[in-house]
Amino acid sequence: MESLKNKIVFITGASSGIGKSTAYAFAKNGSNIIITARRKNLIVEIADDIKKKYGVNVLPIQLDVRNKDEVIETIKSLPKEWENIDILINNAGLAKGLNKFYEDDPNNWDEMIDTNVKGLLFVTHAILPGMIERGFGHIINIGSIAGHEAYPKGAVYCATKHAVDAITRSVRMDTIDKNILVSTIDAGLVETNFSNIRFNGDTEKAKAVYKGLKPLTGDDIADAIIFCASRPPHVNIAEITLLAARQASATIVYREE
Ligand code: 8X3
Repeated sequence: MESLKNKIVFITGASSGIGKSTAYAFAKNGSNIIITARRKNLIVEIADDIKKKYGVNVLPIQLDVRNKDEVIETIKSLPKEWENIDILINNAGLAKGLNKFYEDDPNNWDEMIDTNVKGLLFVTHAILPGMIERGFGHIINIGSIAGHEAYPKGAVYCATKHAVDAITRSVRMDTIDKNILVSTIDAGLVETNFSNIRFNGDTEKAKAVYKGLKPLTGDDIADAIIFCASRPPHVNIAEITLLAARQASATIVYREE
């Protein structure tokens, strides 16, 4: 296992779920982390807790990845000691609604496309040139089983995750001579705030998604991310797909009564 100690890791969407678990996992491995999210109070709390528990440096930054200028400015104005980002975790993302396409609200599409696709592009485009200049970088995108398959009522969410898969593969090709690793971690049913957000706070609907099976957790995904980030330099994990044990595909799920 390659040491992650003293690496600088930049994580988007770090205020909850997979992003938060990933922040703790890197800190446990001695990395210094920049945690970003829209909700400043949450990442400040997380930063304090991580510093206390693991003694690493943590920089919380309020960031809305949908805002191109804000992304560019944030990366440009990083304090000197935080500039040399080794690993980027493009985690910020969400699903909004689960509706037949012709009944869906187009406002949902803006939010998903702006965050899952354009946000990931803005952040990557702002950080990657520095990695190339320094001769090393690892970009780990959080994709989804929805990037491998389409499912009913998920046209736009599935499209955004297919886009993440395409971006991952293209950027890997574009940087092949630059010592940059590009990976994607694609999960199925992970119980986080994901379904609550998808169903606009309808907790009953959200709970039903995970009913009758044991879903993955943010920590399960963070384990895979750490595995991916800690391989020896000659190894690139192109992709890891994780499903819940009772899940065969995005929609084929075995639930106990
Ligand atoms: C989350 C997995 O199956 O709800 O990306 O789309 S799924």
